[in-house]
Amino acid sequence: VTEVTVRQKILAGNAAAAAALRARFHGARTLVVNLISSPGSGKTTLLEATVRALAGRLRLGAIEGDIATERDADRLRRLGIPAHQILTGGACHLDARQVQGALEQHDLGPLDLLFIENVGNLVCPTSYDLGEDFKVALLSVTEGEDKPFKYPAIFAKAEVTVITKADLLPHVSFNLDEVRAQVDALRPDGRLLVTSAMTGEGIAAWSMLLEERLAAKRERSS
Ligand SMILES: Nc1nc2c(ncn2[C@@H]2O[C@H](COP(=O)(O)OP(=O)(O)OP(=O)(O)O)[C@@H](O)[C@H]2O)c(=O)[nH]1
Ligand SMILES: [Mg+2]
Repeated sequence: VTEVTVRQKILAGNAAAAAALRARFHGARTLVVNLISSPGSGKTTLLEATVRALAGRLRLGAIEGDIATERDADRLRRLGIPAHQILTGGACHLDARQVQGALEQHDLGPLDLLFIENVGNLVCPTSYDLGEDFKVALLSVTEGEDKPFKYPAIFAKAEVTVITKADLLPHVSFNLDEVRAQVDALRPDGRLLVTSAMTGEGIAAWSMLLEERLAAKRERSS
């Protein structure tokens, strides 16, 4: 067998598991968001800010993907939401079977919103459907404005791009207009949000987007 057919088989197996997950999340009326970005661009920090903004209003939970350590799940549990850590032991992305396994092991309870924080990587997680409603790509202002065109697949697949660490804009050269143009070319119907978990900029808009998407999902399934 060639490398291509092995990859096709893996992705076909993943697609079947993802379809089962999507049906399960539909039945549970849970909105599921798959967060993808480079290591350290601010996924867990954005989730912490989101929990602070939405806890009390919505039932939130998280599945955290990392190569090693329970640190990210611990950070979210500290804020009082159920969080399950998947350790990939080296793999640079989560797959749908791992998410199924996580949900079998750990009952996160009835949820309005489930966040899946993927392993920090801008490439590997892109082709793995996890049964999510949509993917979110994060790009921090310290990473450079050339990244959407250099890593086009994720910015084309993500319905939402979140620029993070906007508080650092005065200190770095990062042309926001350039990023907007690239993301717009790759995903014309996408949304781009500019946020800072530090100052709170954009967190209300991000929270509102999540609430709107949850309401739309429930409208469709009722
Ligand atoms: N200045 C500033 N720093 C931030 C912001 N958001 C996150 N950081 C910092 O960026 C670093 C990495 O943040 P994390 O949230 O752990 O990043 P991550 O994407 O979850 O990282 P991995 O899970 O390892 O892929 C931490 O030191 C955060 O404090 C922000 O809005 N502004
Ligand atoms: Mg993290």
